[in-house]
Amino acid sequence: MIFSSLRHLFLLEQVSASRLSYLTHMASTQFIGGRRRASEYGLQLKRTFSVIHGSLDWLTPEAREYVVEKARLCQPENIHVCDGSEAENAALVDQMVRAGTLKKITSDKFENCYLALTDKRDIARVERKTYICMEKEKDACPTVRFGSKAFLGNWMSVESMDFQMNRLRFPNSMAGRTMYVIPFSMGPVGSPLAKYGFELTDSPYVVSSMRIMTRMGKSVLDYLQQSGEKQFIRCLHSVGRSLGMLSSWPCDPENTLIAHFPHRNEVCSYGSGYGGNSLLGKKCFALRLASSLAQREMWLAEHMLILGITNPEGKKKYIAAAFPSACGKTNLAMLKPTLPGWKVECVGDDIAWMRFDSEGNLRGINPESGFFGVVPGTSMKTNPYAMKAIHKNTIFTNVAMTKDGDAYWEGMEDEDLDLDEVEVTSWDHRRWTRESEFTAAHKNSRFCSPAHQLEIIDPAWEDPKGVPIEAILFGGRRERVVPLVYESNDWTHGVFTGASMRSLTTAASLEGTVRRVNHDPFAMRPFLGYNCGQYFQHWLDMGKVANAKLPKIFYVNWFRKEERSKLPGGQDPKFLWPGFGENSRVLEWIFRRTDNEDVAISSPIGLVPKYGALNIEGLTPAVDMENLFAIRKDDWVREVQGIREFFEDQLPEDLPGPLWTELKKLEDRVASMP
Ligand code: GTP
Ligand code: SPV
Ligand code: MN
Repeated sequence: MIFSSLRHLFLLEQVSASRLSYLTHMASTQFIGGRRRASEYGLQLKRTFSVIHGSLDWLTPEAREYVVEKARLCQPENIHVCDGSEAENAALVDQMVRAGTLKKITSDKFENCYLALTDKRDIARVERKTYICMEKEKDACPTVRFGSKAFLGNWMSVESMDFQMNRLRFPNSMAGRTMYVIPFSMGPVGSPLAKYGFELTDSPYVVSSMRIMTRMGKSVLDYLQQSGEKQFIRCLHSVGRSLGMLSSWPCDPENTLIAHFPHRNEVCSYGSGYGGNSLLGKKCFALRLASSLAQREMWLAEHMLILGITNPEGKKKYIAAAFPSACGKTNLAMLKPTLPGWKVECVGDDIAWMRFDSEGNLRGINPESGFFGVVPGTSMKTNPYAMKAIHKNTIFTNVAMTKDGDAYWEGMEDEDLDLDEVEVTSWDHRRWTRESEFTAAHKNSRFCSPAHQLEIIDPAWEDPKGVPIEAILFGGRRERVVPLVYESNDWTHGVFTGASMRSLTTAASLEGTVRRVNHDPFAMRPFLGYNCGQYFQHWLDMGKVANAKLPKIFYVNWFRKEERSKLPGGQDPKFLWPGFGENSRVLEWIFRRTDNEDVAISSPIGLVPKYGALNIEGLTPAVDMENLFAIRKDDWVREVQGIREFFEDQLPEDLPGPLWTELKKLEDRVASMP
């Protein structure tokens, strides 16, 4: 019955054969997840949609066509075109508070701050369900050794993914909800480096978060209309058909799927409302799609912070740094130096787009306009500037709340908060005390705050031409083996150190719950938009750009620990290095090296500070420098073996020749260690 009437409806409308087939398919077959027939939803397919806010006239014809196409697919109740205004956001926040999606943080320490608590299954990025869809598998992922499991990205054919998305997931996925049309810009609107996108979503939380993380709304629409710019990235997002779950956080974890189509400038994300899965300007666009674009256009889209650092004489340099998720980018980007007279200012904390200008300077911009940062561990001691910034106009996700309407998280070190007095409810709605065996805030709980609120935001952070980068840092969480800092011998060796990065897993991805040291080249393993071997080649090629002033490349590790075997039984090893503000000491050495000061000495793995060259004056308690900088032969024999195994297993055909050569050179240097 419903089948024939639908058919009638759409034949009248003269839709294309393919669209008809998915619609009839939808009406006649079962949905995944729900296992219900369309008729059970009381489904009424709409051909027209009322626009309840804004206007489709604001859009260029291309954008309008995209919206209409996806509205027909997702069947929202109505459409809201976002203008980005204060009033619009206030109304959305109000609506989310009524729906229970947001709670206001009422304590007077926080101003205009809210807390979202998610479904327990929707708490981080899901790497296993994130795909790159290109014509050939080889375009997206390296060929692995026969029988091995691919580790450097997931590929699915464009046709298969279109089927998954357009037939199984998105049809009717927005029924009963509003489809928000979010026009956004990555980079300052009108900047030659900026790129534009539309995200269509059924999540008001995504709208409010995108308003913080990107330049969003009418200013973008006006620019697109005036400039005649036709290109935009198509980003479709739905939290999915949520059946019998938390009504305040609908999602469809079993069927979550995130797909990137680099050659169609398109992202489709179904089933998750969280972070990088749903704020599609961030990882999906500014890293995965952009890295692929960057390869074709000879620039770099990287998982990097950018900071400006000024020495006591007033000389300023910019540094970019790539660490894997939850390994210290935000903290380094906002560092408060303990070294007297030094100043750090923040350009960005997560993503850098960089290209060589005509003078050969590597120019970088932060395409975002907000910080989506890890909350636990953030305190006045570790990151005072962030701590101040996140007390206003911030959306928190998955931290704990006290009975008095205060936010709480592990490591906040708020002396005014007496935990024996106040009642704390954990992020997952349990009564929490200091004796609890679970954490109050989820380990991957986040703040989402506007960048301009940061008091040390760099004066040039929105400079359309970007800031000149003089040093690039790689790093990760390594409890053993890797010293506090070393410098690569040259660009090719630097690319090799990036390619051989390894780090302890963290809670930033769902797969991070198993604790182990993972390979994570350039901190980009989860964010690559094309074949990792070609990505390495692209980095090597960047080193050959005519007249390029190549930044020096360094490797840092704030996370080395005491050797367990040397501790009295049962004692937990502690970090050897105090980190945070004290990392300014390492930055000072790097700063001096970019001026080619004679403060480094060669070692088998690269250049390390000369004895006494790292400024540890006034550092209390004293640091065990010997162990912090130890480069031990047996450790490095194993380390190099691990790198070789990884390359041979994951990139046997795709690793560029010069990196095989670098590996061999490192093997030889390590072998000849006494
Ligand atoms: P993503 O936003 O996931 O990309 O993370 P990130 O790389 O920005 O990491 P972030 O700066 O948020 O730090 C993650 C965790 O590492 C936090 O709990 C920090 O407190 C901790 N951390 C950061 N820097 C240091 C450091 O220098 N030493 C130590 N011991 N911990 C640090
Ligand atoms: C990361 O995991 O690197 C993040 C958080 O910055 S998310 O946006 O969720 O990817
Ligand atoms: Mn990140």
